[in-house]
Amino acid sequence: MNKLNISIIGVPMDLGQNRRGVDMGPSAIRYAGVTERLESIGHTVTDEGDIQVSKRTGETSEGTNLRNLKAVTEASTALGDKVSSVAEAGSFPLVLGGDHSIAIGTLAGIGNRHKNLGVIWYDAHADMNTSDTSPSGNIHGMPLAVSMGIGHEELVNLRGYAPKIDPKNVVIIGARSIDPGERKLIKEKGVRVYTMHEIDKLGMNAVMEEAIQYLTEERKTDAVHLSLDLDGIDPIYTPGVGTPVPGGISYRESHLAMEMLYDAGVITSVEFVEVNPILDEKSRTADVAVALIGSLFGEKLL
Ligand code: Z70
Ligand code: MN
Ligand code: MN
Ligand code: MN
Repeated sequence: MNKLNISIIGVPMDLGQNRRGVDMGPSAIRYAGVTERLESIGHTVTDEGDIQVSKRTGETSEGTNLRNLKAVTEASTALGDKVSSVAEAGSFPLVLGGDHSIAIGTLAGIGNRHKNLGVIWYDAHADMNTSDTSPSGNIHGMPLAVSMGIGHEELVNLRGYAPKIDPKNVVIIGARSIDPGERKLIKEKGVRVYTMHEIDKLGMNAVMEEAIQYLTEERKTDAVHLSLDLDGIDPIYTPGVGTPVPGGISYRESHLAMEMLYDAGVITSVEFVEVNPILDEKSRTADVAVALIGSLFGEKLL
C-alpha cells in the first residue's frame, strides 16, 4: 500500500442481529477519529456518508426464519453498488458497520471486480450458518456462507451473480464459537480456519505468515478483502460487541496481524464491523478499531 485515496462508507445496520446500538458503530468509529488517523499517515480520505438502512420491523418473510430479510437485502444491494463504484473510481473502500450482515453487500460489490478474490475473516465466529442451520435466524451469522453461494437465494444472488467468493480462498482467524452446521460446511468446502488453538500454539506471527502465503502463493489470489469483526478480539479490549466470546485475540496480536497485512501489501478492501457503543461506555471498542485501522494502513512507531 502506498498513499491511497480511501473512501469511508458507513452502514448503520442493526437488522442482522437482535441487539440495538450497533447501528451507531459508524458514528462511534468516526468520532474516535478514523479520518484524522488515516490523514496523519498521509492518505487522502473521502467520507462518503452512510448507506440508508430502513427501520427495524423484525419481520420474517414467508417460508423463512430469517429476520429482516427484505431490509437487509435492500441495504446490502445499495452497499454493494456503492463499494463497486468507489472501487471503479480508483478509491480504496473502507466500510464501517453495523453488524456483520453488511459483508454480504461489501463482497457483492467487489466479488466480480477481481478474477480470484481472497478473504480474511477475523472473527470469534465462522458466520457460515444458513437458514437451515442457524440457531438464531440472525443474518449476521450467515454472511460468509451467503457469499460462497450457500443460503437464502435473495441474499446469494445479490447484484445478480453468485457466488461472490471461492470457499478455498477464505481464511478465518480467531474462531472460538462454531455451530454444528458451520463445522460441517467448513470441512465440506475446505475453508482454512485458524482457531484460537492455532493462534495459541503457533503464535500470531506464524499464523499470519501462513495465511498470507496460502492466499497469495497457493491460491494465487489477485486481491484480498479483510472483514474484521471486533468480537474476534478478546472482550477485555473490545467490550462493545453484541456477542462477546472470552479467550480471544489480544490487542497486541491484532496490531501485529494488521502490521503484517500492511507489510505484505495484499489488502484491497476492508470492513470493520460489530462496534456497539451502547454496550461500551468509554467507547473503547471504537478506539481499538481506529488504532487497528492505523496499523493496517501503515502507521509506524519509528
Ligand atoms: C451464531 C449465529 C454471530 C457475530 C454473532 C452467532 C453469530 N453463530 N456473528 N456475532 N458477529 O447466530 O449464527
Ligand atoms: Mn462476524
Ligand atoms: Mn463475530
Ligand atoms: Mn458479534
